Amino acid sequence: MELAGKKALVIGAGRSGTAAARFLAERGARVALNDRKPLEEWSAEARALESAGVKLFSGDVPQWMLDHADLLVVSPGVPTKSIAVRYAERAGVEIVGEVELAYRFLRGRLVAITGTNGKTTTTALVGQLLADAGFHVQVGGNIGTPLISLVETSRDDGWTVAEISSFQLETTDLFHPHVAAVLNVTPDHMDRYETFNDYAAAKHRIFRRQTEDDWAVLNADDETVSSWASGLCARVLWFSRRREVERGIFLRGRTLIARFDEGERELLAVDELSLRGAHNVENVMAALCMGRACGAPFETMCDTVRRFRGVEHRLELVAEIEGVRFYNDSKATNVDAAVKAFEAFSEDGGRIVAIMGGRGKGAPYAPLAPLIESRARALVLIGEDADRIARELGPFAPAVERAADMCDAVARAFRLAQPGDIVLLAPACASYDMFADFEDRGRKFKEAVRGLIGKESVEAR
Ligand code: UMA
Repeated sequence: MELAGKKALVIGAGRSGTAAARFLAERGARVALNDRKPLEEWSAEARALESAGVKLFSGDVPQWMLDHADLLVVSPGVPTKSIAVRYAERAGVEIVGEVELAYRFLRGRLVAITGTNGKTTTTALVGQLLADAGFHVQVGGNIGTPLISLVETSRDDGWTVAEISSFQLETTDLFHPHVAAVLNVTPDHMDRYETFNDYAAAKHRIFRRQTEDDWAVLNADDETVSSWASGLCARVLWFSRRREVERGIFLRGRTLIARFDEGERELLAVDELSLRGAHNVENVMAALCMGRACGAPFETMCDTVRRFRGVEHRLELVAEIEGVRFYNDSKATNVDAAVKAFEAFSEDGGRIVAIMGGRGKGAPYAPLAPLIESRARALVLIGEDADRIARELGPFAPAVERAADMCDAVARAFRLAQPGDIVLLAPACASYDMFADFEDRGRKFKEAVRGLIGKESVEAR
């Protein structure tokens, strides 16, 4: 793809748009970067691009600009149905996402991981499995580091392990991972997609350029994902907690078993994993399938899996204060992820004080009701969707309180908890109504928890 002299317009001056604009400018394109937010709210990094010759502007994109553009780069948070993108489409402008742009320049081979939940943990684990097996590996994508910023350091003999969201997949075309995994698909982002099928179809795009030389890693326990197998060109590896698969990794009792062409072998016991929860058993099995597809040996992979302690903001143990354990699962940004967070404590004696709420995504909270009824000591609600959660889940909880901010929520949760209980931040919502993003929300939770240590509130309980 030739970029020199091309007129490129990048929409969204967040992490991926800023990185894409920098990349394009460095390769000689004439770049304009747009964001709906006023310039003074842009990051210092985005504003600094002006000195690299990038034209910065905020607000609506004028049509004349789209008429004259050769290339439109769309950030994942910008819906492809937005007026500017639709107009550009009609005007015949080439439209790519930052991930597609990165793909066209990345050297080496690519592992791509999508799914509604578990993507980040699995991506980080696959990166670690390959690194420990001696591969040259870089990790990026939706996990936080824009893929485009990995182009420079990519190597022909190396691997890029990428977490890819449905938003990012919408704007892919030539994107072709050698190993692609879909971990699960349950309703999410229903504020962006009209139907569940639209959302699932975006995820399915991860396979569209694969050939019989590639690998597709599929969850045999997920109805939607498993139904895709027969239509794929790539060789399929399965993972399952519920049944013994023909080729892949499954659970027999509490032992992970690998079954490949060379036969069957026991890998390790679930109890040897540092990660909590049944969903993490699935993530580990998926990661091992991918590691195997890349050629990593099971010996080193099993060691890595035993040591791997997970990723920040995903069921992260923050502290134990007076017998109350505080877990940060800020990444539980949808109902299904919150269900999984609750389920991760199913074998735990204590009850759960859950901090929930934020910007809802339109899906019903009902799947949480049985877990709240059987496990919750109380709900502490924050954010825009607090009323709706109180209506849908309140009747199932022994106590419901509203909190003004994260500090207040943590203090209330701690007061409600008893020794042996768990205070769990599992919002089931996006964070943007009160926080910069889920990471900011998770950090504020951790700060508030650490603030409890040695405070009067601890003594006063
Ligand atoms: N914006 C516009 N017009 C719009 C919409 C947004 O100008 O119509 C602007 C916003 O004002 C903002 C910027 O676009 O300034 C934000 O862009 P973005 O939402 O695409 O976010 P980035 O900062 O570029 O981060 C993106 C991913 N964000 C989203 O998909 C929403 C990050 O995933 C990812 O880590 C990063 O690229 C690097 O690849 C975050 C995420 O929440 C973690 N992902 C969703 C999820 O996991 O559920 C999909």
